[in-house]
Amino acid sequence: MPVFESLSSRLQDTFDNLRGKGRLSEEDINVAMREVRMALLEADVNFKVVKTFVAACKERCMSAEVLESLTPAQNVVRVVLDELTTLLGSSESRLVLSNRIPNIIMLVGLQGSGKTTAAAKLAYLLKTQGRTPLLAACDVYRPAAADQLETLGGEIGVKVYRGDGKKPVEIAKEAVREAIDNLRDVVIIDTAGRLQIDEVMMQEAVDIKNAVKPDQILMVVDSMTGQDIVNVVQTFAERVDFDGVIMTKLDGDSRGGGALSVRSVTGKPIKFISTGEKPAAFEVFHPDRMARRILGMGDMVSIIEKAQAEVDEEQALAAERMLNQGMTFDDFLAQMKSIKKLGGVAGLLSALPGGDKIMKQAGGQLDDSIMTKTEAIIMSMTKEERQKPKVINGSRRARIARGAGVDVFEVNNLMKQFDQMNKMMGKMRSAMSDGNGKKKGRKSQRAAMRSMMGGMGGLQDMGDLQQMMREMMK
Ligand SMILES: Nc1nc2c(ncn2[C@@H]2O[C@H](COP(=O)(O)OP(=O)(O)O)[C@@H](O)[C@H]2O)c(=O)[nH]1
Ligand SMILES: [Mg+2]
Repeated sequence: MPVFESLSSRLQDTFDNLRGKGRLSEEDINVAMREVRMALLEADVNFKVVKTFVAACKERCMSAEVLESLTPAQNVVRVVLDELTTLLGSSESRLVLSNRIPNIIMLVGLQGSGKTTAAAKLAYLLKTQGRTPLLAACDVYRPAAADQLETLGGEIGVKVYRGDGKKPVEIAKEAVREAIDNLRDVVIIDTAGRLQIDEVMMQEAVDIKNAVKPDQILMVVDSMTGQDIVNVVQTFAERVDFDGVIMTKLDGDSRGGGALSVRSVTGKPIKFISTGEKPAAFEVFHPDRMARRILGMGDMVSIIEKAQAEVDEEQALAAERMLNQGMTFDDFLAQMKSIKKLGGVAGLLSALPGGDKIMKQAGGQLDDSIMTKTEAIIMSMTKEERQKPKVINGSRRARIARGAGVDVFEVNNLMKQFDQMNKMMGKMRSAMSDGNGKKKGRKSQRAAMRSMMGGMGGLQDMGDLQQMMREMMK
């Protein structure tokens, strides 16, 4: 999914202009940097942050190394990518759990920022990593708050401790005791927020902190808030202090100002991002990948990781069989289901370099209705046809089209697409075996896959994949 859409497309336009130029003069750089500055200010990034950022980019871009290189525009993009990564935090900052059992993680933040949702998501993530979390419902002010947490806990199979009628500090302490008694190794404390900074709220957070001494305090920040959030975050940093940030609602049409300012203004790392309402829509934050996404360079690494996490043993076997014996329409159907799991065509496409742009050119029409149609076509094939697509001749195509309620040309398109995918499989197969036709080890297979799909800067390798995506959009 695209992030910080208008910022992202403005920056990409700026770089497209530069690329069209070949040699760059100092004036070209000046113009480009002015555009970068405007784009950031319009995204509501804090002006001091913008000033430092642009100055750093400019200084590096004006160097002979960039200006006199053979590919100056590319080097300018690289400089901006670098600086953007630094702005977002340079290296990823993982959540480090201590040896203490239970580990205590406390979430703080304004009301509506997404604390309760994030508490459940974090619990879910830790659970998938083999932990046994307990959620503590310490928001006692909104009557429905504990219910909300309990519902979320129910969905992900994580127990919620609620001490109805008790004070937040008591609930937090009792939850920790409960965790010790029941051998749960992490307690996640969901606290109350207010709409604005408020002394009573701050004091309560401090009291909970003093009572249970959390190993980590994470501040939940709504990315839809612009740079105003900087004041809120600073106040929290002074009064409660915290270790890192969970940035929420990146799936919305956030402009990016808050997200891009927070690290630089507070020095606190962003640890997680939340990208939707489902429990799994929660990721460890990687500054470099986010910077690539903002600059429209795609984020294949995340998609591959996600795919690896989603692929179960059975699918892995199916993939291997497909690689060796070619794909059937049943496989194709299964593939489409996995694509859906990975966020649909739009999600995948946006992970490709330039993907967001292609999507825009398609007029945002990239919903999964194509997949529904494709599914209908495959469903009206016979079992034999699905397994041995070669038997599908003209008259069979006409019958399939009637059955699916589509035109024959749509069936033809699908057949063509299917053919292309099979060809791609062939390429993958050769990329994954050494010269003697012997299969490479798992690690090098993965590396081959990565280089085939990513190649990152080197787009040639991705041509086929992009072509296929374009075909799918027709
Ligand atoms: N789209 C989207 N909605 C979210 C996200 N995180 C939270 N929400 C929604 O934002 C609203 C407030 O979230 P909640 O967790 O109750 O916030 P709290 O008041 O800080 O506990 C709820 O409607 C959530 O479903 C997110 O990452 N994406
Ligand atoms: Mg809440």
